[in-house]
Amino acid sequence: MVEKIAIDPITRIEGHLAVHIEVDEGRVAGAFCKGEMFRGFETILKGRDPLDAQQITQRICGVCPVSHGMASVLAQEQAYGITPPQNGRLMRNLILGANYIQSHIIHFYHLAAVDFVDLAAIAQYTGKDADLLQFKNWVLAQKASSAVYPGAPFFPRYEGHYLNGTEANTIAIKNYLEGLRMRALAHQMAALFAGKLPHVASLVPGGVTEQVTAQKIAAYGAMLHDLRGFIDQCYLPDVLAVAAAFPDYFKLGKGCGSFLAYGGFLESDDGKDKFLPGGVVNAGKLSALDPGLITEDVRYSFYNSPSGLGPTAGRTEPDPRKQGAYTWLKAPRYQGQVMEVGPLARLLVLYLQGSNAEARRWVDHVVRQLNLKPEDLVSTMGRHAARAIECKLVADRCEHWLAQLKPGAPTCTEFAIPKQAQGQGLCEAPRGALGHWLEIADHKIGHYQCVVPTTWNCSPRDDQGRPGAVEQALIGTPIANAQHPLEAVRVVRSFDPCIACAVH
Ligand code: NFE
Ligand code: MG
Repeated sequence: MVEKIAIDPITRIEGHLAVHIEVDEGRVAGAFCKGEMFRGFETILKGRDPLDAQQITQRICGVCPVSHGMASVLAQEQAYGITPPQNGRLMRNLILGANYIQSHIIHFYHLAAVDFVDLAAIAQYTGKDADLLQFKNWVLAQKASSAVYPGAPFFPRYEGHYLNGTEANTIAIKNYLEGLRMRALAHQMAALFAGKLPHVASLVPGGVTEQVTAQKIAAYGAMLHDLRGFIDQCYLPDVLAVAAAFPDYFKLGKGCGSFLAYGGFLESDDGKDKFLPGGVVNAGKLSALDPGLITEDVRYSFYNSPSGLGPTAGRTEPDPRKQGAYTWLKAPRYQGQVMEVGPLARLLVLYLQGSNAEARRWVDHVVRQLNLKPEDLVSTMGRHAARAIECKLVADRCEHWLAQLKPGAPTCTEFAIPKQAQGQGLCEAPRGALGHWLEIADHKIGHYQCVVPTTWNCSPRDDQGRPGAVEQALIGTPIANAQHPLEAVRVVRSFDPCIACAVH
């Protein structure tokens, strides 16, 4: 008998996502990702000054605003025919790098690890660590004062097998607390060049308005030192400990098997060389990216705009009562194909491209240490491992970008807004490939479209009826207890969905 389960909302992700699954003989046979709100940023932007775009689009999200600002200024720079000077390019890498670090840390410790680590086990803690004792006392006080203990942020949660009672569980709880401090530190570090966080004030077409000083370089370096220590000594070991304890999750949630990255973190002022390269991976083979092959279908989305168009022609016309539609996300496709985006996609492109010895070393290390086959990384647990490896690679590279900054040298380039122009801004947000497409008409924004990482990953069925990447990853997942579909939420959260972004 087919049992229908609605997980609505999925908690501990960004924004509102409902996942409806159909379970047959203990396995997911059908899956539907439902983004349950409409935001309308693409419409809000029309008719405005193009310089509003990098500020307004940052409000799409509080977790990845830097990337939206970045995609917007890149689209404008193409339209204006300018590129930033070296200091501007490097400061952008340092701001985005800090944003990756905070995003990846919060995703692992505060959103996803809670599926594997038992935070409530702190009530039985008998050790002497001051942080953990304070946390234990807080939890016990909650328990004494509340009729609904245990409450948020640890519950509601599904019952099942957790790490509880192990040393790894206690260490992960300690680092859950430390991770909150580290996340704040990454924001402070970014703000040295960003002006403020989460919504960056200094990002403009042509560069960054903050100046480079020796004091800022020293302050960034000191904070980066602490963050790199946390990544090396806590984040990577904790991910490996969770991975070793839940090896089944290297077999589950494999998904569509095709990957796309635009590439990000410019290594040259002409923008040709990127620290994280772009590319497309199909059946384990890497090929070059052609952004002209990106389209968005809307057959199952609440829009009545034409289906199957690229973002320069695509429109956003909401139709909340559309028959047959089940989500506010469109369905982006590349050459008609379903694509996964995100840290795993980027790491696969980087690995297959072969130029980054450190990336290869880390992938090989994880595969060896956990006794895996390389293809096992395409999985629920592989996404967590890829995110942690990427966090290390980016944090280490920040040191290099910091050392190249030149105090007092220019950070911005002059420009004029043309009467008519077009621009495409492609970058890599923490959650994957992010693109903004801009058309300027009469010096104003005539047309604006965003195709966003979670729109790719949590997309619905396309016009051909092919399920999206997360929907495909869910299919085949065993569900031991229909009342507690823990396996399904573990698969979904490995993609680090952000529905606020996805529906934009
Ligand atoms: Ni709201 Fe975002 C990232 C973007 S994901 S978090 O990373 O763009 O869709
Ligand atoms: Mg869009």
